[in-house]
Amino acid sequence: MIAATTFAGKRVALFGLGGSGLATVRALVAGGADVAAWDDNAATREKARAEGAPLVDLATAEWRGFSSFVLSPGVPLTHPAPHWTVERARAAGVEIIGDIEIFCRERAAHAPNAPFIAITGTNGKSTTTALIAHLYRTLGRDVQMGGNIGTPILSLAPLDAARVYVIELSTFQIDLTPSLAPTVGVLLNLTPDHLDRHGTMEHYAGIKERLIAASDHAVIAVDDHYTREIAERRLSAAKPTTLASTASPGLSDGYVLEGRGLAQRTDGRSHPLADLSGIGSLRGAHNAQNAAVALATLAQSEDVARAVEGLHTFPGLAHRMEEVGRLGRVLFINDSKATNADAAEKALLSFRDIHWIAGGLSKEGGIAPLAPLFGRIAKAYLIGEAAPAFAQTLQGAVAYEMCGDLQTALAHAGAEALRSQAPAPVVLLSPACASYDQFANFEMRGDAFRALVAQFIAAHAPGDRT
Ligand code: UMA
Repeated sequence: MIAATTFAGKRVALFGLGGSGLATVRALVAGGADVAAWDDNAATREKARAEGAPLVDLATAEWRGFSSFVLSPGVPLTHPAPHWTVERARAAGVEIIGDIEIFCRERAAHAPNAPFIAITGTNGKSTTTALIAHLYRTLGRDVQMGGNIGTPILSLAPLDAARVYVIELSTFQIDLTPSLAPTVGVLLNLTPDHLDRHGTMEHYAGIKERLIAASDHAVIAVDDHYTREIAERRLSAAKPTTLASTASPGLSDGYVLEGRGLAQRTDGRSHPLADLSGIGSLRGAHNAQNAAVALATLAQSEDVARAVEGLHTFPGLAHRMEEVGRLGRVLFINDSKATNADAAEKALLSFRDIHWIAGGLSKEGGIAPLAPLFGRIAKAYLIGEAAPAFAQTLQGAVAYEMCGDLQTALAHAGAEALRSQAPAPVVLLSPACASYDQFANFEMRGDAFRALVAQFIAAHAPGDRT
């Protein structure tokens, strides 16, 4: 745990007692703060009370006595409307911060030279965070990984100048971190996301840019309009910046994709670094962007030629184009995290001869945006509430079957993929839907798929046939 010593003796209000809120309460108490914690949800409050969180009803508290207010990232700061606690803090003139801000103050006070790598972007943040952490580890560095990827930052190991902190940051978290100043700030890409919480794309991009503006060194993938503009502003301010790209063949300096290989360009000259074609955990153009950015980040302090070796041992993340089995020529891929068409597009772009398991609780727009990729699909196996709507979109373009549930879909998709004459058929769960109609969350859906694939392979493996 990172104790919040910079808050010793202060009275601090905290709202939101989820994973990061509870970890922050522990860090503040350990650092000697007097904490008043609250949550709108009564059951969550009871759980927090059982864990020793000092509860105070912030609706009736005297706010002028607080020196800081720590807000959880999931609680609205600005849009669609500030949460009631935010209004109370503003009225009393109390600063509003998040757990990442506490980390930054502790780092500034105790280990200002501890490498702090902060990763943001719309897509690929978690994979890139995990990849950067993995590459540092393969070089023997002491690495702590957390933030939006799941482990609350204040529950990581105490600050130490030799310890590398690799932290995924959401826009919500950046918005609550006024003294953010990472050693390397990484921006992957920007497309509309969470606009209900950010109002406009400009506001959303503006918050992401804050991370880049505050970084000692910035690594920016310049494959979209917004990130290109941010990079141009950073370069015209002559601040240390490294560019990466998978779609700008003309980039003369930076980390680029050439065919399926990553190269470093210097003054237009290309130095090949890594062939990604045999790396199962880094399939697809989006993963090439993640890998290019990761190498550009490592290059700021490490020997890139050695770091490249670590790409081959990267296990990837669960539920994100995760290879969960192989039977003869047939590959089984769990992409349960793909809860919308945009995410499923990345998986469909990465394979051909796809036996596609899709459906669940549909998001706005359904799968119509995926029509240009329908030629890659051998057949679709539809599940959940979205099945009739998806069938309508596929009608006349892709063969499909109404399967109802995941078990039936896997059994049919697996059997037909095994009979396929294609050189490398793929059974792909990339639902383009939320899971809540049939599962508690996308992780449970992915775990169920992994278990079904294991059973299917055990039942159909050549040696086991009766
Ligand atoms: N709450 C209220 N009133 C409200 C809203 C929320 O009382 O109006 C309370 C809830 O009852 C709950 C708490 O606030 O107890 C929720 O806090 P939270 O949503 O901030 O959740 P944490 O468990 O603290 O998780 C947070 C991040 N969650 C969000 O940003 C929504 C986690 O990112 C992160 O992994 C974790 O901290 C550790 O750092 C998750 C996420 O969904 C993965 N992130 C979004 C994304 O990736 O798209 C941004």
